[in-house]
Amino acid sequence: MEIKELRVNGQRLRQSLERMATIGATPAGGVHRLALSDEDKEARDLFIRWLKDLELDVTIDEMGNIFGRRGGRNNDLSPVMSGSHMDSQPSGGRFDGILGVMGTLEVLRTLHENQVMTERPIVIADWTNEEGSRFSPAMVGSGVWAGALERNWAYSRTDRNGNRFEDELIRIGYKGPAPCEKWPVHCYYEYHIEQGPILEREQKVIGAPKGIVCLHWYDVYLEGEANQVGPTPMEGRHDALCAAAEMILKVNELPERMGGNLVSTVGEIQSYPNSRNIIPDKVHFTVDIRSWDDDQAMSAWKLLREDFEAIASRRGCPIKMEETWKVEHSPFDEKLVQRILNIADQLSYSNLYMVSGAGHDASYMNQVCPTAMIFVPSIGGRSHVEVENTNWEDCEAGANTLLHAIIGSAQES
Ligand code: HGY
Ligand code: MN
Ligand code: MN
Repeated sequence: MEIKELRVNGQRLRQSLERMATIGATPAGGVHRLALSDEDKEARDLFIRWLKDLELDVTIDEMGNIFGRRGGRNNDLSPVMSGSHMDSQPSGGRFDGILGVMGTLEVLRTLHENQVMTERPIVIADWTNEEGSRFSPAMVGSGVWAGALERNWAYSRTDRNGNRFEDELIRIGYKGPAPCEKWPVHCYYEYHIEQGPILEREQKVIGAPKGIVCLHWYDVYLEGEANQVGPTPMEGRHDALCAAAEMILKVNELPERMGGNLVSTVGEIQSYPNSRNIIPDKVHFTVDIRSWDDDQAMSAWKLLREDFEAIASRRGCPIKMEETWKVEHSPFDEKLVQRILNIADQLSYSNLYMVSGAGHDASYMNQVCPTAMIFVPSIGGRSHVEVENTNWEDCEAGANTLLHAIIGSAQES
């Protein structure tokens, strides 16, 4: 068959996605497959079996990143890489991350069964802990591989129960032998659901983001004074949760104050002792700020810091603020982005040039090699929720676009 006639097997892609969705399946139709959990291990084990079915060379590195390598005619050339992540949010969806791994696997299955030999080798990747929900920050596996995050710092991160990243990696048997450090990659593609409303609203099937916004994560800790809620007068309280409440509204008001396309969110909060008849005396909450303009995000945080300090002092609640993680905005390789749009046109898929508001491993890969992404619509624009959904035809369209993007790059000498 002519290479340009090649298409993926949409039914097989669907079966792989549905099989993976059974791992950590939640009653409401989502997945609970936290990084380095037993469910993550189960998905990894199954993924490696599938890689071996294709006779790929499988490598696991010391951050648990999994690579499957398919040889090319000239194995001295650097490979084309494509992949994403298999970990999910606590009550996540059946497509976030896993679609990019299964989509790349479907591409390799299609090349295998059609005996297509490419000039360059091709590598599929599953990156550890992309979500950053159990172990913050996000994109840790690709961040260490790209040299942006330090391995032992990543190893020391703990989840809410005090479990260390490295210990959990060892526990599930995925602290691999290979060093987690970058090697030459010709280019990187990541296939992913959009996780927003644009493609559906514009009625387009394929999105090609020009890049990913910057992501800045902060952790805020407040100290108050616990006491019995009954006898303690309102006057003179040091209620850490009330201080946090004022601060959280400041985060929510920030985009309007700053203008531009900044978003800012408090997604996580813990209040102690979390008993209805004790005034809270310890609160931790997170701040997530994103913008295409890194400087605007930095100025936003500066404004917030000033507000937080004023509120903390007025309420007599000492504050500690940590700048936990930053990844710059990532403008992708324009040639690759245009290649994706052209392939979508050739395959008669409507398409849109856009921006990614969600973070992806592609942010770090973009620091190592020419990188681009392929998006397909999220129904209702929903993601990181159990109702996350994408039409199977769109999943197939995205995989076909990925197939021809990978082939195009893998034929380059
Ligand atoms: O935060 C993000 O956008 C991604 O899910 N890690
Ligand atoms: Mn994702
Ligand atoms: Mn996600």
